[in-house]
Amino acid sequence: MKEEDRAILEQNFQAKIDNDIRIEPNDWMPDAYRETLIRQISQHAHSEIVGMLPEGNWITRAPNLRRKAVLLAKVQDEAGHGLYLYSATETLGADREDTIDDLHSGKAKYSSIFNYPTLSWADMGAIGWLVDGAAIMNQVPLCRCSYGPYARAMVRVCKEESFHQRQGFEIMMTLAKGSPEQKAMAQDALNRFWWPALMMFGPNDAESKHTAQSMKWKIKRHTNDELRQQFVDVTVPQAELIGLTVPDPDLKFNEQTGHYEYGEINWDEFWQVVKGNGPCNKERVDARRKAKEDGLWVREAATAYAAKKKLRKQAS
Ligand code: FAQ
Repeated sequence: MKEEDRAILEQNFQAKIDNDIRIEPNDWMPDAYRETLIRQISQHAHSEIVGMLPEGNWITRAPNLRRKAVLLAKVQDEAGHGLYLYSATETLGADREDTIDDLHSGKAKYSSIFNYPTLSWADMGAIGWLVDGAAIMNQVPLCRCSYGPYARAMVRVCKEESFHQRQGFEIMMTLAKGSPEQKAMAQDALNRFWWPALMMFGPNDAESKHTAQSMKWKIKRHTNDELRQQFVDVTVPQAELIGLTVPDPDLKFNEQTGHYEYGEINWDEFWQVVKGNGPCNKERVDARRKAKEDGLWVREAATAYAAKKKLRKQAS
């Protein structure tokens, strides 16, 4: 393609974005836009799928039938989110199996938060409240993402995440007003999940290598720090309401700005977890790899059945 033709295509593309016209799969798009979307959406899909593991760990130990039914539904919702998102990467030309193999080989990233263990039932509350709470904060703006299939997938995902957040908060609220042991369990879960939840928003703006371009393309609508601040502002009063303490001695409300100021995030811990050295990275990836190996016979049987059916149809 000639340089000037390419420049016109790029101008038209950016004009669409500037005018809030969605980009659809068959539209022309710069390679880097396509690659950024495949990177972000596939990491998002992997996060939903790996994210089933920490909660799946507690399905057999839910304290009663209602809690078990709710947790089962939530974990199944996360599987659904992963599937929409893998489909969205396919609309960009990515091969689903290759994408999944990248997760299994350790090449692809997924959210750092899922590399922390779930040690008590209260962690189901903390994950719903904080992890789904952070996910919603990040994903509601993605409903306005410039790429149509991703934006539309986010609408349904966010509705389901809202239910997840509410059920998590309800678990925490119940434990916080229960026995002293139950309240201590809720506080311990908040202590362990608070900082990793803040890390979910990604590196701070000065360190974030993709934000500037992704904002220009309207893939991201807010920076990592803006969303992190919104999350802190919304969540701290919720903790206060149920009588729990956010584990940050530097946390204070700034009357002038109307925002909470919070302490320094341990970025060294964050990058260690992202690089694969978190408490559960190996366990999580091994579990996903094993699931694929264990399901091989089902895929082989389905392929053989489909081939047989096709032959029968051709013969008739
Ligand atoms: N963990 O330049 P940036 C959920 C990587 S869904 C691991 O700022 P970007 C639902 C980043 O990929 C949770 N890696 O990157 C649920 C990049 O590496 P790369 C997931 C991280 O893309 C709830 C590098 O650092 N949500 O929880 C993390 O502009 C309960 C530089 O970073 C999404 O994926 C991290 N926390 O901004 C499920 C939402 N942060 O690719 C089960 C969509 C950054 O160059 C139970 N994604 N990195 O090798 C996004 O909004 C963005 O991709 C960000 C990162 C904000 C995550």
